[in-house]
Amino acid sequence: MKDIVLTTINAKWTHPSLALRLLKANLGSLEPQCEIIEFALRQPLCEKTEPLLAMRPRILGISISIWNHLATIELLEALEKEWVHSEKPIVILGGPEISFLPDDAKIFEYADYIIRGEGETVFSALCESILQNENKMIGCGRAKPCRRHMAGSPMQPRQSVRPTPPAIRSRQGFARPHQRINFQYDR
Ligand code: B12
Repeated sequence: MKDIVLTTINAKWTHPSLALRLLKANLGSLEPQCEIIEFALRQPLCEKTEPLLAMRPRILGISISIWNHLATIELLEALEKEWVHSEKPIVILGGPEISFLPDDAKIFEYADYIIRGEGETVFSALCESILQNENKMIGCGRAKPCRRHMAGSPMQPRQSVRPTPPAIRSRQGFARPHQRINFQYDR
């Protein structure tokens, strides 16, 4: 069981998400505690909810794009019903669609945090802060930390983390999810 699960609903199986792989690769010491699970739009809802519920992460990060916006609302609605009976993870939303939605968008009702813009640094810092605080609460003798309370109650405005984009973006310091391979061609 991993603490952090990153997921998204891809338009097709042939379009896996680069964002999830970048976010995982940049988690630093938390990287081994993170797992990626991806779905495709045409899969039935239960094929998405069942594995996510079984994984029982403490943090669920979801990448939202225009093609999965409504399907993700449907997924989160179904998960919320099940989380009444089990411990609910902290839900963090990010992705190109999230970055430009107005603050009163319906999908934000299901989120504990939203991250607008590039996610590599902010997601890692947020996960670290969430897991450290939870550990502190467990250390203080609280058997079941109240996550909702920590992150704002369902009907209150959620927390929005908007990183300030650097004037010039440098890839230095970011981990890449893929290896650089130099091919040598024999002619
Ligand atoms: C490559 C690409 C494609 C490829 C492959 C797509 C794929 N699924 O892999 C192809 C050509 C198939 C394609 C198709 C389409 N695309 Co396209 N595509 C792109 C492009 C150029 C790069 C995407 C990418 O990989 N970016 C790199 C990743 C790492 O960036 P990212 O996803 O934004 O993730 C970062 C942040 O958003 C954030 N983040 C993302 N997820 C999460 C999750 C969490 C929890 C957190 C904290 C942060 C976070 O952190 C990440 C790292 O910084 C973008 C434009 C762009 N420059 O980004 C458009 C873009 C994603 N595409 C877009 C669109 C509209 C489409 C189509 C619907 C076009 C059409 N009408 O058919 C189709 C959709 C079909 C599909 N997806 O299969 C839009 C999406 C707009 C939106 N609001 O979601 C974009 C943004 C272009 C645009 N500006 O309009 N696309």
